[in-house]
Amino acid sequence: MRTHRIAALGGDGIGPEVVEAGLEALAVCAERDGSFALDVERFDWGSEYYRKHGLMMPADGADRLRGFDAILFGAVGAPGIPDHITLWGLRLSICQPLDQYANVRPTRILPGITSPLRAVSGPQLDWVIVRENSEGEYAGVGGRVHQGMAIETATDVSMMTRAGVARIMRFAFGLARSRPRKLLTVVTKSNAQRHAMVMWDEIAAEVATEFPDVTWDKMLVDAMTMRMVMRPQSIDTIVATNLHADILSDLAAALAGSIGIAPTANLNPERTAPSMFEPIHGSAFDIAGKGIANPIGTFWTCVMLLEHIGEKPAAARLMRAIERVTADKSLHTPDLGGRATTVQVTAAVCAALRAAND
Ligand code: GGG
Repeated sequence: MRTHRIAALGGDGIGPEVVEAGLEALAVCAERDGSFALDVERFDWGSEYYRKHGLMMPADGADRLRGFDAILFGAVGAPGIPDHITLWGLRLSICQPLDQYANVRPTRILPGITSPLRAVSGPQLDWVIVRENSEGEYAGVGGRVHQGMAIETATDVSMMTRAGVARIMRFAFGLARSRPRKLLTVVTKSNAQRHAMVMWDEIAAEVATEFPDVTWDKMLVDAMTMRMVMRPQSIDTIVATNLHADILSDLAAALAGSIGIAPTANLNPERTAPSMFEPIHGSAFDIAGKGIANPIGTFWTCVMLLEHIGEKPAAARLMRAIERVTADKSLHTPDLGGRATTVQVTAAVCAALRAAND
């Protein structure tokens, strides 16, 4: 029996609710498969921890996670604590030291879910967004001086390195190559940002020569938002900077029906440290504790986690169970226009897994 060590960090708001739902589904996946087990350790890091200790996680938090095979993360962000403290103190303090530089965000319209785009159905919207996850606008370079004075000054510098851009381009071209359409769009803003984004474009063109079988094009980020709405069929794999992809993937999730169903993987592709898996949505304090958070984003995230740890049949079985459940509109949570609860959707996915004969 193989045993995988999983670190579970619920974080803030609805994070703990959806992570517990995900762990329940993962346990059923392991039980149903019969050839692997999951050894789960929970961590109470997040905003409540910050209120007690003045830090979102212990100073050696990222190092404590190194021994795990994967990390399941919920959400971060809480009323009353500035967002840059919570984001930098937890999510980025894990992703950056563990070198999870490739953030992968699949988007498709699941059965039973209606896109807000007129006349767009399942096969016409099937994308993967690759978000550069280690530098760019999130490099943390900048500063603030003379606070409170008329000469107060603040900068946030988007820092790109040749090594950082080349590795994300190679990852994105490789991912595009693995998909049937072998089609990549490189998102840029090199008309206005005339240094780092120009290097980004140049490195994309250089890396493209290593992937002659991948068709690629380049698109300004503003035009890309229009293309996602007007010509979704023309897109397959997308690579974009940390900030651009963060924004585009919220749009993508909304076009696929709800941010509540969107998953993401923060990958360390070389596996020098564990990767981290989380739903795209944030802590959603407006619905925290009400029992109505959509756990589908976390279940799909668990599919990505299972694939990453090598449990491909279990991952495929969980994805089929998710699709069976989304197809039934009576099991839609309020974000999808339904009235189902987190517990009901979780029970339905677990039941579909137990009933699966494949
Ligand atoms: N589960 C995703 C999450 O908690 N996101 C919080 C957030 O504020 N993210 C902003 C970002 O990653 O750029």
